[in-house]
Amino acid sequence: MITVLAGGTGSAKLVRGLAAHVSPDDLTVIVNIGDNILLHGLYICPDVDTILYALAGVLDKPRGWGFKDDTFNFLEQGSKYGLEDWFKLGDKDLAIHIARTEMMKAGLTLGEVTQQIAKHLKVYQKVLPASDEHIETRILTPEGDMHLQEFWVKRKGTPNVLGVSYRGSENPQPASGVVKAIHDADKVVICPANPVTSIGPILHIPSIREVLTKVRSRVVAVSPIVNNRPISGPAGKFLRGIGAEVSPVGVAQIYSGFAGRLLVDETDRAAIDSIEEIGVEGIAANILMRDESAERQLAQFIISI
Ligand code: FO1
Repeated sequence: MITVLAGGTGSAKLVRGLAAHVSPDDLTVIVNIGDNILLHGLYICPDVDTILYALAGVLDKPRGWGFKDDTFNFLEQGSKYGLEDWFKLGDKDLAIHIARTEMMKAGLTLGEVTQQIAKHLKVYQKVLPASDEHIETRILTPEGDMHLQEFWVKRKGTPNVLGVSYRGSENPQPASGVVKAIHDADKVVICPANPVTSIGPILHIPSIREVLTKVRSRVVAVSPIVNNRPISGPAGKFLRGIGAEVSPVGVAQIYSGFAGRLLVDETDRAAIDSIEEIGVEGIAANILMRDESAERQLAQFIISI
């Protein structure tokens, strides 16, 4: 039984790799919800959708988000009426946002809605949002604080990052099944995702932190930083913004209470001694997933640990 903590694009690769080796009944994916956003009256869950699309085989792989072979007629037409068009919602993608919003309006929780959508997409692995609550990742910049999507997509990640916060209730609760999935797993895998904005909102939930601490020896994290640079995306800026080191050692420091092991890239083998000084076992492997065969190889290696 494997439980995965996932963000979006980079995580989707490892989740796809794991799904190639593990029976759907034995794979649970707990997904970040900090990047969820309400746009055009629709509740959009980018990371949840990225994982669902990846498992369903319909993800636009070159982009790493959205539905493959999508069109953007709605957005093009909508912009003529003054609708904001900076967040590229494709026409096929739009259907999932409308369906989700309708189900939520009818009273279903985000977890229940995700289960329904997974069923329609013929995704048989368990995909759980980390929480049914809205926990919003806010980026503090010299211009004020803004939603993660506003920072990353609308402003193209250009403002300086002074800090990151998670806006929501004081004591956010995990979605149904999340704590049990972590507790009962033979192995918990933290994907090579942004520790601040992809895994951070999941770790922000107190009972998730608590159960991870308990099962720490079974938790393996994969570094999203190779050669002191993020594999992709703005992780470097966010790590610096919260005062962390942009290196596998910095990642080990963030995860040390939750993960017993950290996989680093072969090129970062020299960092292992410093990682182990923090009390985390460092393991070197080829962690860059350049194609599907590399995704499966890394997944197989993680399973074999
Ligand atoms: N990322 C972009 O860089 N530009 C976009 O216009 C964009 C649209 C989008 C629509 C649906 C979706 O599920 C994801 C989308 N993403 C887009 C990805 C997303 O902004 C982030 O990469 C994740 O939220 C962070 O994991």
